[in-house]
Amino acid sequence: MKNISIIGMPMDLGQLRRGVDMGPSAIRYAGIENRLQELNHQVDDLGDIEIGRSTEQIDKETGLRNLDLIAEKTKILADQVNGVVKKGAFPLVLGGDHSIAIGTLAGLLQHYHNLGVIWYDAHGDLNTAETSPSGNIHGMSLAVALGYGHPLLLEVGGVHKKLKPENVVIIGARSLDQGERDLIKAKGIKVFTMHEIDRLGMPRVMEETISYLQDRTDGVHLSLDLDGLDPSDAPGVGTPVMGGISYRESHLAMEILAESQMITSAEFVEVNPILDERNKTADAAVALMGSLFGEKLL
Ligand code: EXY
Ligand code: MN
Ligand code: MN
Ligand code: MN
Repeated sequence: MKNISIIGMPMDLGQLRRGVDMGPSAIRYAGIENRLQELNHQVDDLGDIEIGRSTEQIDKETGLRNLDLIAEKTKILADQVNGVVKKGAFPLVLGGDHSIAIGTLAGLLQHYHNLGVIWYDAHGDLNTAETSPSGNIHGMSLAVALGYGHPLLLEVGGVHKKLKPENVVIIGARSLDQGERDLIKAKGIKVFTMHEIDRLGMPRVMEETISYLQDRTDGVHLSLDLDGLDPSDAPGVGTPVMGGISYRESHLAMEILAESQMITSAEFVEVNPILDERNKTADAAVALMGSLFGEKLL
């Protein structure tokens, strides 16, 4: 039994497609609370962090979109995640676009000395203002956690240790910009691209991920971007990329993680109900959370 605290982060400021702010509602509507309660977990829904409305701002110097607001709102998320970990509960954050991870990880890094991160995503989210083709901060959140990025984003959550590159595993990558490839190589970040998933199969990818992170970390965060899945299984995302991880493979990946009992926090991001087909992507997210939290058929 776990004490799970759900935090909704309806923020769509890290990219250009509106609608991802409705992600937390869609995931709640798909029945997340019941699903977890039926697994005998204690669930406390803390509601949504207030984001409000604003017109887009582009930072003159760097081209970053909505920099000030993202820094302000992710700081609130970092404080909430911090509070949840402090009381010994499991933070489950519902996005929102992937820029929210700046806040989630800043909150977690205040507790864990050797936080591990599984970044389940079609993308690396390892850009900085210098390497980004878009200025969209959702493509930068993992870089920020590692200590690369705009000072305003690096400051979120106050002074804390940054994520260690050797504690990160990216799973599902199939769209990386040149600067992201350079950073992966320079820092030796472990990546299972779609090539490795096809070649090794998901069971081996997850076993290698678990044994890689097990000894070096004191907690492991799962940051699951629904665009890691193939768009046929998760159409409701703003930046779909063909040739992704199937729903079945993802389901199995979550079950293997549940067996490992290694995951200490999680976030599910980029669910965009406006782009979705009958809440299919939110349903997939909830099913994957079910598996992650121990659901079994028999
Ligand atoms: N690499 C591209 C960029 O930085 O603009 C696309 C990033 C998409 C990020 C999505 C959420 O994972
Ligand atoms: Mn992402
Ligand atoms: Mn992505
Ligand atoms: Mn299964």
